[in-house]
Amino acid sequence: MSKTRIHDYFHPYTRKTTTPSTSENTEQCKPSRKPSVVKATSTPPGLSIIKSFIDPIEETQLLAFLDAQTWRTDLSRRTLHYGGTYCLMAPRSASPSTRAQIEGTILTAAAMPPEFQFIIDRMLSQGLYTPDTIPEYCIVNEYTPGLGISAHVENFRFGEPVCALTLAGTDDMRFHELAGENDGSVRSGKAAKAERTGKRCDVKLERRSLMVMRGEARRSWQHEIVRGRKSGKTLGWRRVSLTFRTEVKK
Ligand SMILES: O=C(O)CCC(=O)C(=O)O
Repeated sequence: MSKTRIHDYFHPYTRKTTTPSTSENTEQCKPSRKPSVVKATSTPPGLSIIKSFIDPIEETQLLAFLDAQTWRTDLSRRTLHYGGTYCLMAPRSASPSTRAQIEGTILTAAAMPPEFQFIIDRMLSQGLYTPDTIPEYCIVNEYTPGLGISAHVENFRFGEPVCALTLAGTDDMRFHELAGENDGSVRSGKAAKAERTGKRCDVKLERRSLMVMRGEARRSWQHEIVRGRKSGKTLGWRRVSLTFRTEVKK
């Protein structure tokens, strides 16, 4: 059978819904431990957090919908992808021939589901997007204790803003200021090499809040969910994020 969709490559995987936890809303900036420390006195320019972007009932309904889906399990965290075509990255364990085959294939992700429409409508009504820049892509990430995402900048193929909705659990996102703009997505190879100023900042992503990244925050700061951090995250804790992106129109 020829493989044309994401799920042709990966086995279905389901797990039980877990009880979310809450945490305080605080933002902290501190110097990194690198020798070239520059103290961050404020959050990255262009970053904003809209608290209570959705209500608890909407959150419960979204999680029920997401938990009923077949998730991809090729990364360390579970993911779901929506919004048409994109190039699939190979799992780290892939043999060279499988890697070449996967990376050379443009796969079709499911369309944006109707269950996300109210989020898009709200982002439009709050002026985050316009009818010309409606977000076409959404990646859903699930983090359980110890999991994270490496520091990266959103691929410049995507326009602004990049918006991430947090469900189920609150966590910090760490920002690292770069010496210059850098188009360094996680697996581009550019992210790890990007020169940093040493300035860093931890921003609290509260449950049900929307993070909006524009300008410098989006182009000149890497963002990261630090792996291995388990403090306060008891068994069953998780954070689920929905990251919305729009493509730059040519
Ligand atoms: O989990 C998040 O809020 C961010 C996810 C992210 O940075 C990504 O999918 O590239």
